[in-house]
Amino acid sequence: MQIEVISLFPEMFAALSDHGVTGRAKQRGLYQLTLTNPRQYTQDVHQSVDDRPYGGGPGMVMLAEPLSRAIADCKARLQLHGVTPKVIHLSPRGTPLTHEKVLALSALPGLVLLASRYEGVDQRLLDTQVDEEISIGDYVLSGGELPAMVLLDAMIRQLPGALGDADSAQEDSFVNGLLDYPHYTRPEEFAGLKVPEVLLSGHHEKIRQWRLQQSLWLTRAKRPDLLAARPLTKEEARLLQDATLQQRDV
Ligand code: 9D3
Repeated sequence: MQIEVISLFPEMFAALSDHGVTGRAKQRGLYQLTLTNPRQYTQDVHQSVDDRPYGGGPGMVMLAEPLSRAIADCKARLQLHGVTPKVIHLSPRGTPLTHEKVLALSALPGLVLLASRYEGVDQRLLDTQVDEEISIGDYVLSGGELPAMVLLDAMIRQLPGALGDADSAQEDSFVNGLLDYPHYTRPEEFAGLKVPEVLLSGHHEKIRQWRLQQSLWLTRAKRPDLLAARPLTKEEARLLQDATLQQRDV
């Protein structure tokens, strides 16, 4: 997958490309990341990328022209590989990001992401050059770089070969629509708390059922919206009923 990112702060993306799962995936050639600074596409002596808003008001607006030239170059590079990419703007006005959206985007051969700064981007650039806007949630950040990295991190871990089979993307929370169960490692007692007996039993079927029951219980307590969005299997309904009768704490 060929990823083109447009940002005034390209250095921020080292956090993604140089560390952990996303760093290894890049080394393995699972994706290529090209960063473009719109400042390189300015034509005035001050290398301006923003200006005051028509109509007045606070803050600055990103100029359409440098962004338009940056997008054109990103698209041209992808076209060389036979890819006609979507252009996605990370924006507080965008559609909230979901796991389904992450899966769909991770299956594409290429993508152009626009991370913006200031109060916004000239609307004519958005109207003519941007295909889609995505938000990562209802809170205000300082720019689109972290949202772009959140989106890319979520996408890259879905690329075949990005994860060891130990923590396959299939095992992840949200894939089965439930929250993750609790995890324990050594020592067997910490802060006066013991590891649940069943996990020491070696009884794989009982362990599977206990974990599923914990997932169901936690999901109902913390994210009842997730449970409502999905029918329970007979086994799940029984495990949740049993937990309720036992009034298990979480
Ligand atoms: C006063 C109006 N503000 C909109 C809520 C202006 C504004 C604030 C912050 C415009 C852009 C930004 C920077 N944020 C992003 O670029 C951004 C973002 C976010 O702030 N929250 C969640 N998802 C995203 S995606 C891009």
